[in-house]
Amino acid sequence: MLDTHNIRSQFPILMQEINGKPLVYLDNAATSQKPKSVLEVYEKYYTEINANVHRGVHTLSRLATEAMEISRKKIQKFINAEKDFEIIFTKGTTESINLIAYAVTREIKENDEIIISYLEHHSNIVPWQMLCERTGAKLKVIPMDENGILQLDFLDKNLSEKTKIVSVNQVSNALGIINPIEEIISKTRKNSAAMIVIDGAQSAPHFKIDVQKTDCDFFVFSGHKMYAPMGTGILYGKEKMLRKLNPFHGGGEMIAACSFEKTTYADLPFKFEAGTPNVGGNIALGSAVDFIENIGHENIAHHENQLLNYAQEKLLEIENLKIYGEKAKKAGSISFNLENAGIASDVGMILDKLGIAVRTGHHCTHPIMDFFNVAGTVRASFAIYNTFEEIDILAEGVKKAQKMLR
Ligand code: 7TS
Repeated sequence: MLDTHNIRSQFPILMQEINGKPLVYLDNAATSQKPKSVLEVYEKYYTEINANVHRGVHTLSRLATEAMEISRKKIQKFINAEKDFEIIFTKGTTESINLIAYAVTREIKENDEIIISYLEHHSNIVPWQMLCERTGAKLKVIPMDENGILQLDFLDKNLSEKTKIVSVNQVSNALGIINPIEEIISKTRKNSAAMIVIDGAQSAPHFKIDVQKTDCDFFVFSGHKMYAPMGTGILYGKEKMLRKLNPFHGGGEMIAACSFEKTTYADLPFKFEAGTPNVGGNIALGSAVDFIENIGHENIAHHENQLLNYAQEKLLEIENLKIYGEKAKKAGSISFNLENAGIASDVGMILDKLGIAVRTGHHCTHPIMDFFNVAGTVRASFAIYNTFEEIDILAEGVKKAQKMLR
């Protein structure tokens, strides 16, 4: 059994009251809270070794560089990448996807095709639309059914030599649905030579990632959703892909030699890391990886699955409550609406008065909201420190909101 009490005690922010009630933080899909160990590493960086990296021979610069490179190796191990230089520090999933979409521009021609799914966050839609505008390529979308399950026969009909990129998330942020990326990847490999991008923003915090086993070309995620500071994120790319692509940003750190006539680029990973990085955040991301690994992926997945199943059971006891993607296999989040009482934001405001933090609205997934013909949903999302008692408080809060709004 997981000692949730001990885990919670490592998160100072959870100890407070909001509106006179103990905080019940269920907005982890937006960002997770940070444990003391991560906060201490962050503070220690700024109080003891703050310096720019890879630049100076002075001691602090060397210490900061070493600490950031140790963190890169931890992240390499965390997702089982083959080489440490396949790990690029970014400021989050959004930047990672934009980086890829920009870097592939030269590879994409008019009438080439890019496939995404219906269940994507805007940050896995808009950068590809922008790429299509730049190149004349076409965007295609894997459809879903009423349960939010992707219809993969679409791939059988649409994958071809024209398909240059397939980019899908492993877990949907809006509905929590786990997508069948293994099947998507195997169909893609069989029927095209497309580059495969996996958006792991909502999977990396919840279960073990193995990019070699998954056999994706790129895997992207955000540090701040997995107990690390904001402004941290990762782009993993297979060496041969990263070598093939052009850099995204130009500037310091990413050059081998620069003259007015010609610039040559630095080797990996620095070719993609122009400018001063978020050194303290990147080091603290390594500490967040330690935090997760000390608890253990299996323990995390087990606890969070139990919470999610319990939440689904408790919420479904409430009349006229609809869970989106009820029948699908989910991780991390559950999304719902009261069909006869107010709109999602009304429910969210009442829950806030009760100290319960959930996200309401479109979750940066307009197409999903349009599909279900709603303006938004209420989303409760879980982390390792959440408890069954908190789910009871959520269910009672939703009942109270229903009474008040009916
Ligand atoms: N992809 C997915 C699946 C996401 O859930 C998010 C953020 C992003 C990409 C973008 O990540 P960022 O760190 O660059 O912002 N999702 C959410 C959310 O569900 N609520 O707030 C942010």
